[in-house]
Amino acid sequence: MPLIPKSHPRAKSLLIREKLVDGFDHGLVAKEGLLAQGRGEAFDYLLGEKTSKASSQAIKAAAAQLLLAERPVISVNGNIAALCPKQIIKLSKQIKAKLEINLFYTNEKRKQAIIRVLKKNGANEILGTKKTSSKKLSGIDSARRIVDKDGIYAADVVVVPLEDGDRTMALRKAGKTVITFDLNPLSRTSQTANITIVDNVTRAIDLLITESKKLSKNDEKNLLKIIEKFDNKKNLSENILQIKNNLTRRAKIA
Ligand code: PTJ
Repeated sequence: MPLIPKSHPRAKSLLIREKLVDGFDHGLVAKEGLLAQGRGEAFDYLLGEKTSKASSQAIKAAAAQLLLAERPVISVNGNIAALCPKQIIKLSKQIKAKLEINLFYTNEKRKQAIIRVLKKNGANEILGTKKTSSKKLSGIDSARRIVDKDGIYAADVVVVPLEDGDRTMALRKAGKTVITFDLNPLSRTSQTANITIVDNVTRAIDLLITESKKLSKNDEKNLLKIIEKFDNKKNLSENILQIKNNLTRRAKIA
C-alpha cells in the first residue's frame, strides 16, 4: 500500500513534502530546506492552495520580463532541484536562460548531487560549478555572494526561487531585475524583488512555462506594456488580502 493514499484529503501537499524528504535522502536538500518547506506549506494553506488572480498576473509579468531579458539566469538551490528539476530545465530552454547552482548552505557534495539531478533531467550547461569562474557579489556576506562571472554576475534578469533574506537586495543594487517564487508575501525577498510570484513553485512553474510560450509570439512593445502595468507592491498586498479574506471566511464558519 502507498504511504500516502491518493484518497487522503491532503494528498497533494503530502506528496510535495515527500519530494523534499526524498531530495534530502538523496543529498540534494539541506536540513534547513525541510524547514523552509514547512514555512511555505503554512502560507500555502492560508492562501487557499491555489494560484490567485494576483499571482497569475505576476506570472504573466515574469514571463514578459524573461522574454525581454538579454542574459537571463535561473538560480538553482537544493529545494528547487528536489521539487521541480524537469520544469526548471524546461523553463530555461523555453526562455533561453542559463542555469546556475547557488547554495546558501554551501556544500560541495550537495552541489555534485544537484548537478547529477539536473543533468539527468536534460540540463546541458550548469554554471556555479567552477571556482575559476567565480566572482563576488557585494553587499552580502553569505555563501550566496559567490556567483559565476558568466552567469548571475553578468545577468540582467535573475530568477531566485525560494530565497532567503539578503541576496535579492544585493542583486537589485547590482542593477539586476529579480523574479522570485515565494509563498510568503511578507518575506524580505518578496518585498524587494521586482516580480514576486506568491505561489507554490510546484504549481507556478508550469504556469510560467505555458505563459512564456504564449507570450513568445508578442512583440517587444506588448511585452513592455505588460511589465509597465505590473506593480509588485500592489500585487503583494492583493495576496495579503487574499489571506485575510480566507481567514475571515473561515472565522465566520467557525
Ligand atoms: O539549498 P540552499 O542551501 O540554497 O538553501 C535553500 C533554502 C530554501 C533552505 C534557503 O534559501 C532558506 O533557508 O530559505 P528560507 O529563508 O527558509 O526562505 C524560503 C522561502 O521560500 C520562505 O519564504 C518560504 O515561505 C518559501 N517557500 C518554501 N517552500 C516553497 C516556498 N515558496 C514557493 N514554493 C514552495 N514550495
